[in-house]
Amino acid sequence: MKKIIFATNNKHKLDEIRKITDGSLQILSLADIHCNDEIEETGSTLEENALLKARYIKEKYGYDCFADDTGLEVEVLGGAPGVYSSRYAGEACNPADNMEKLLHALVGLKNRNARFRTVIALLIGNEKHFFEGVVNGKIIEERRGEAGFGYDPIFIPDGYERTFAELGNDVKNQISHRALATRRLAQFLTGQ
Ligand code: ITT
Repeated sequence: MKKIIFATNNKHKLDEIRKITDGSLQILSLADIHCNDEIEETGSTLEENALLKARYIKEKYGYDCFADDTGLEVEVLGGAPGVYSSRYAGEACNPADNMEKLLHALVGLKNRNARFRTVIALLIGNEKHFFEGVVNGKIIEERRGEAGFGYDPIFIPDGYERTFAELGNDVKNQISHRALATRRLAQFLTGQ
C-alpha cells in the first residue's frame, strides 16, 4: 500500500483524511515517524507555509508528504487575517482574542464577506502539487455556537443560517474548506 506522511499532529485532520481515503492509502502523522520538530510557519502565504512544512519532511526523511495551511480571509480587510489567522491578536492569543479583534475591526461595516481557504501542498516523487478548498460566507456581529474551533462561532457559510459552531462537526466536515481540499487531494492520490 502507498505510504505517505501528513505533516501534522492534529488528530482531527488525520481522522478526516483517513475517512475520505477509506483505507486505500497508509497515511502517517509526524508522531508516527517520531518527528517532534517544531516546523516554523514563516511564509507570507498559505501556499508557502504548506510547502515549507511538506518540504521539511521530504528533505529530512525522504518520504512523500503533504501539509496544509488554512486562513480566514475577510474581504473588507483585504484578505486579513489570512495566513496570520492563528495569531491575529498576537503571538500568545487564543481564539476568543482573535474573534474579538476581528469583530472590533468590522464594527459598523456592511460588507461582512469572508472566506475560509485551505491549501494543501503535496510533494510526491519529484512532483509538487497544490489543492485548494474555499468556503464563502459572512462574519456575524457576535459569537454563536459551541462546536468547532477557531473562528467558527462568527462565520456563517453561504446557503446556511447558522454558524459553523452551531452547525456542528458532522455538517462542517461535509462542507468545509478543509474537506474540499482534502477530497481533491484524496482523488488525486487514489487515482494515481
Ligand atoms: P497545524 O498544527 O496543523 O498547523 P493550526 O492550528 O495552525 O494547525 P491551521 O493552520 O489549519 O491550524 O489554521 C490556522 C488558524 O486558522 C487556526 O488557528 C484557526 O484560528 C483558523 N482556522 C483554521 N481552520 C479553521 C476552521 O475550520 N474553523 C475556524 N477557524 C479555523
